[in-house]
Amino acid sequence: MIKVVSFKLCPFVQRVTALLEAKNLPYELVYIQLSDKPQWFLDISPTGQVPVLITEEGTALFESDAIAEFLDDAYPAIEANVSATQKALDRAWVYQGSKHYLTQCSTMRSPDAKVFSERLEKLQKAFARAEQQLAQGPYFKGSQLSNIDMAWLPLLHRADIVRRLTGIDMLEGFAKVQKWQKAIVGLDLLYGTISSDFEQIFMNFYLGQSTYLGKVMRGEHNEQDCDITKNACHTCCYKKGQ
Ligand SMILES: N[C@@H](CCC(=O)N[C@@H](CS)C(=O)NCC(=O)O)C(=O)O
Repeated sequence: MIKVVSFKLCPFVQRVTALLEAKNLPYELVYIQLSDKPQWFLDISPTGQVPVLITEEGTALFESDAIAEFLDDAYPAIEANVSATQKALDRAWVYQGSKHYLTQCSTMRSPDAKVFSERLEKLQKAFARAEQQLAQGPYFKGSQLSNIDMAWLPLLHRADIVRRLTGIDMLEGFAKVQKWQKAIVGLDLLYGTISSDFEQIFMNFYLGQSTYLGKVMRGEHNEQDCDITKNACHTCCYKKGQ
């Protein structure tokens, strides 16, 4: 059986598990701590990063893009009969999502409203591009789920958790992306892409004492303490519409 060496909060891992779920392939997850990487993992991972996918034949593959291509080459694609040209376009849109994973992580770890706002601006460039491209939905390319949806799933899922817990919507102003997000987080396969304690671990890491989002969630960010320009604050001033 396929094995995926994983870290619970990793969006690159979530993209791979999303692909496996969408393809209905059986696999086993092996979780490691990145702060204490086991030697067996270092022996098979040239970069020391997750995800690593161990094929049914026992080969360890690394880099999520390469793993995604392997899954399409070795197993039936999520979407049949995609032309070479369309595949290239799909890969380009996949990349527009995956290249923003780390931007989203750092946005969510921002220590204060000002840093959050600056980082969010970068992240929203990705959502603005998707907004331009999206049509009727419900998925990126229409009625058919594709690799693009699976690549954007980590971004859309995490934005959904943040909105639910803090009221801050990283997709604010992007109506089509918001609609797409609803379709993606409504997929049954979403639950297979994460561990059962994902939301708790997510909260501990991104909504803890030291982050702006954590302060917002606990109601510790308020107008008196807000020392940034009103149009950059995503909570007190912004909500008041000033
Ligand atoms: N380019 C890699 C990025 C993977 C990545 O950044 N993984 C992070 C966890 S989300 C990691 O393993 N970090 C540990 C490290 O860099 O030592 C991929 O697409 O697979």
